Amino acid sequence: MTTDVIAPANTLRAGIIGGGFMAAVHTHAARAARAELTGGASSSADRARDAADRLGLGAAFDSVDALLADPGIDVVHICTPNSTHAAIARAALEAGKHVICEKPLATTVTDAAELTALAADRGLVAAVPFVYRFHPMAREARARVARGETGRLLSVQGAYLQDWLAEPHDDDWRVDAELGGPSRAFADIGSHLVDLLEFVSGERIVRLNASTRTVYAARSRHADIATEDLVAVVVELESGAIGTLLVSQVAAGHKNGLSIELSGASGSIRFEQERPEQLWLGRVDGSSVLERDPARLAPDAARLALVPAGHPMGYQDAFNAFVADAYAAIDGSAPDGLPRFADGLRAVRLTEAVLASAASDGWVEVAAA
Ligand code: SOE
Repeated sequence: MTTDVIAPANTLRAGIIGGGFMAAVHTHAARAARAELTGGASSSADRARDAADRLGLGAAFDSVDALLADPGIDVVHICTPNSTHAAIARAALEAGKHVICEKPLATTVTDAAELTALAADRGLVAAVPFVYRFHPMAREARARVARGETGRLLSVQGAYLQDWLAEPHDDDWRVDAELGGPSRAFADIGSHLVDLLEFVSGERIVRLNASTRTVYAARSRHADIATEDLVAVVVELESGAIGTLLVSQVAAGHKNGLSIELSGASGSIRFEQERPEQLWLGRVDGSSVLERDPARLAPDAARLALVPAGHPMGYQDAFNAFVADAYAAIDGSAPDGLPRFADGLRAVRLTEAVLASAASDGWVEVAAA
């Protein structure tokens, strides 16, 4: 059994911006990576106090600016509504902080590219939580594809299906383009799907053809909703492989159904986020299910396997491993597979391509970077 998930040698001092579900997930992960949780900020001083109490943060700052001005904070976690990410991330980098910014990194390619360049220019670690990369079995799939086990890639299929917005009364700030940005389902969860697909396949999507639907234009607190509930995409990858992706937040019965399947000339491989301890290995002469067993995994996968076979790992473990690697990068090591702002930019670029394709009803080429 391997237990050496990289953790920083030095105690980092973290600031948490935002106070919702994702702020709680980030806080658990920061605590697991032995950070000092220096304080939090939110959209108001009252909300910051509430979040600091709930999450057990050291202090509540009256504003984001006050948190960023504190020289005692090394790394800032941005867990606020999408449309605020770019401005907060820019200010944090300008204040000399390392940044972990929720996806989508920004709501435009221009902003995401500027942030990526700014982080590089300042020499700061800037990461985006594409955390599904941190499931040991997702890494195992990547290692198997890279060593040629599935052969020449022929086709891919992927889905990210949720149902928490399946009914017309379901509502959330994400449906509002002012807060969430012009894309909703794709920016929120399609971004994870394309990141994982490109990460595991080692190939980029070079062009795509997408169709979007807004099923409910009115919900309990919003009218005239323009953001999409679901997206279907046909993709072509660098090698010429083709595939389909389905992204929906109105798929009854699916809670967090992220799946990817790659079919090559010598075999298929399938990973499902809701069964993260397994990989399906498809073969013409007999398929099988591989269960996570650290002793049998590729080194990159075994590194993330915290507990022996039969002891299930899950979402928070993947998140913890992501934060541990981001902190290790701040400490000077360079963990393989850390999703950085360049990867956040990539997902924003694909999101823009999806919207452009849906608007023009045709194929759109996707730039490489
Ligand atoms: C809601 O759709 C959400 O919390 C996303 O914002 C996360 O990125 C995803 O991991 C789970 O679902």
